[in-house]
Amino acid sequence: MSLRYEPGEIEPKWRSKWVEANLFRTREEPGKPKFYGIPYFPFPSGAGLSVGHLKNYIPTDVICRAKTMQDYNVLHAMGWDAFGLPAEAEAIKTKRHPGEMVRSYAATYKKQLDIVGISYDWSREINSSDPDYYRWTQWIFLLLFRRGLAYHGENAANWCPKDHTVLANEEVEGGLCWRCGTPVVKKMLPQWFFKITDYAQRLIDDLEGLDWPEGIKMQQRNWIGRSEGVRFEWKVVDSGKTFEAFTTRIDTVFGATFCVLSPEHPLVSEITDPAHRVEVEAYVSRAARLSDQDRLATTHEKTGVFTGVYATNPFTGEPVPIWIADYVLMGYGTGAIMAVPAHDERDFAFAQKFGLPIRQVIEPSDGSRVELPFVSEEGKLADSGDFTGLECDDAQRRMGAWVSSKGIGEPKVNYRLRDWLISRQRYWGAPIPIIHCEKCGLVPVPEEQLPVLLPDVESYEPTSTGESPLANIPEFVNVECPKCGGPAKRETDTMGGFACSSWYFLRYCDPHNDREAFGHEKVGYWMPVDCYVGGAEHAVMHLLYARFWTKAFFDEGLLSIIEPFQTLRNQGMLLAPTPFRKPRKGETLKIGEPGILISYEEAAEMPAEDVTWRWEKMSKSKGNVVTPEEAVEKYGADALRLYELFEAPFEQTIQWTEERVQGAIRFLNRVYKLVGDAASSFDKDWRTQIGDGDRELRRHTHRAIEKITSDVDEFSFNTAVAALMEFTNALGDSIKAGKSSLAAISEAIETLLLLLAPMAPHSADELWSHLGLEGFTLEAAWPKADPRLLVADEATIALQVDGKLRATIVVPSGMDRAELEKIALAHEKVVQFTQGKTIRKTIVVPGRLVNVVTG
Ligand code: ANZ
Ligand code: ZN
Repeated sequence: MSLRYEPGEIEPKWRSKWVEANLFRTREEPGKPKFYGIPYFPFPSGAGLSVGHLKNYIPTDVICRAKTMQDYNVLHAMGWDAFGLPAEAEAIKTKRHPGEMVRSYAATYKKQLDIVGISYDWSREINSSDPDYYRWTQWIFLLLFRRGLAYHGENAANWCPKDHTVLANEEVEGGLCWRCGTPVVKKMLPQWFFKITDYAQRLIDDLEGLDWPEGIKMQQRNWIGRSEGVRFEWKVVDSGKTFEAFTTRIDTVFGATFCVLSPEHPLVSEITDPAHRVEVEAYVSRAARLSDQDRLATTHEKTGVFTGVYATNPFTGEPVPIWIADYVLMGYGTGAIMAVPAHDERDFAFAQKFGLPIRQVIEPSDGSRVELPFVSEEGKLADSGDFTGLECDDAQRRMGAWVSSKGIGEPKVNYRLRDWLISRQRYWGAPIPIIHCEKCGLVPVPEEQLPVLLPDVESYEPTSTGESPLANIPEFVNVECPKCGGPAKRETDTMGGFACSSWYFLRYCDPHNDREAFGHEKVGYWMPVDCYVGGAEHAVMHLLYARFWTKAFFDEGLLSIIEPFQTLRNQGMLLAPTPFRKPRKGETLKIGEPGILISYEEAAEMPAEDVTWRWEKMSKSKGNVVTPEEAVEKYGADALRLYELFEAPFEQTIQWTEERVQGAIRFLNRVYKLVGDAASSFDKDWRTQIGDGDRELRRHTHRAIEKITSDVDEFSFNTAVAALMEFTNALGDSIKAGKSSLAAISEAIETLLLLLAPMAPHSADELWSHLGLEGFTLEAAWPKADPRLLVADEATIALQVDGKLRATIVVPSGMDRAELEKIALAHEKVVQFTQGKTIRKTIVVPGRLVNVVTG
């Protein structure tokens, strides 16, 4: 009987058998190694999943299924990053309650992931907006508070005037809100921060041992931005006031011809000369409207104002003018710099624009003349008093020491990393469990009162006052102080969504624990995540925060590991063809758009020459989405899985192409036909029948095992599928040629199904049962490659002593003379028969014999 891949029939059948058998439950059997593999924690959006999203879910599933078969205890779970701005914005737009909305979206995701056959243990599903979960997010907040890692401070926050909310630095992209694209402004607000800066150095150091893409590690290092320099004091002339400047180039201090304070520097209002006050104040309020990113951009036109006062250079005793300029940021270093236009690009541009002096104090070591600004540190000092002639690095050390000895400063390591702004003046987040008491200050909500439940509200739209909508609910706000019993007020800010996603991977290990966030033993067993899979866009936010929390938990003694994600892999995007037409009269194009986006239906009705097709990332906004439902209906889940695995290396972008999915279907049909045709002669007991013959087919079988096992481990799924295809062809050829035994063919067929199982699990189980084999492939043992069967073609070599055959050996064919001679002389029979004799010569005939001649 000829079998065919009929996904509509077999796939739903197997999926319900899997559910019935609770096949994907997490096993925690003692004595076995563990494997923890998960994709990033997704926010379930209303658009649902596309086949593009499956580019990480399918490969993660393949590796987890393979590890299960390799007899690991496997943890593979899924949950929903439900709290936060995206959910709230969508809820406001669609006029739904965010909680109910997220639950219905999550249900859709779950259905979509199920029909593709992803093997999640749904009993560990997490929803970060469940009180059972955020109770522990709040508990962690209090833990950090107790450790001095959560603090309340006034801050010039990034404020999005459209979303009415404060944004983290990471949520500001090119000066615009990451959600809505509105230019971000500055607003002073009391805010909660997590003190990630305390961990800056450890976050750099511990990257070392991680198996992560080098580019992501680099982005983290740059984001943390370690620099070594000196902090030292400048006296403001005739005022008794001082400020500290941070510089990485103390060696250029003799070339400092002015100083610059950030417009937000507290000294600005204190020292500004009355004659300059109006101008300075106007400048300060203009600067507040720009984002840090804009202010730092090298292309940003230099602007600034003179304060009318001077500061004394401690090295030269010379007074230099103090300016205010927006290219100096308050949030970095000390918010004040010494400006050295001869050796710094921005200072140079500024000096040129405002006619300030430029004084060269560094020159190339060979004394040659250079154009200014000369920013290199390869050089020596000129016109620098006692330090003249020193090499830059030497001068940096000595000048740092000089500053220390005078008691006016010290060498200082600075990090660009800022503390993590966690509070949001928004409804949809975990309430911050703090009570403000006039008498006692900031009082933690007692642990037994957690969770602080998010109350139901009429309107959860943000207020324009900058306060959370929770501030309008007196029953929520007014409480008794847990310390003194007096009247007090609850904190009304909620935590940003990044708090929830910084520890969910710990909760998966112990999802139903109602006494602790996670049990010590459970996380001790499962952590770290062995394989973490998601896009490269999370290089700094989520991946840095989760690392920070893990370290804080380690310090608290809750974890015995210091890094959460041992291996990280970033999948490539999936693009789909997208039609655009030329703009008509009165229509304008958005920047970067090749035309006006149209639907496939419109495109079909237009003359071909009026339509431009482009490959765009598959997304709802581009109208080019293929849903998992559509693809499974049309091609089948196994074909879809194989297609996504095979199309290109995992990290690469792929282009959705129907013809290529058809290729996956053709391959599956080859497997079905082959197995169907061989089923009647399949021998379940092939192990007892297998002999020394059949080396050729068995070599194909065992090479396929070896190659696919290591390819899956290395995330090389495309070559794994290719190897499976080659193996299928070789098996077909071997059956046709009729040279292999039934035992070897049976071994090959069984192996083929086991190797196919992680990638096309429905088909593997269908064919497995067709052969009369028991159970599910997921519960069968992964095949092991026999190293003796892996070697290339072999030759049998006769070993002679004085022309008499003493032994035969099997070696890889093509072994050279020297190697053959060495093996022959060491062979026990040869040693035995040459004992006590002198070996005169050795005759080697490669591929045939070695004759040892004695005399
Ligand atoms: C004098 C100098 C001379 C500098 C020179 C550079 C070159 P990184 O490596 O990024 O740490 N700087 C310090 N604080 C600043 C702030 N708040 N806003 C803008 N710029 C600031 O860079 C440190 C250098 O950036 C410091 O060294 C300072 O300029 C500037 F030939 O001081 B330098
Ligand atoms: Zn109190």
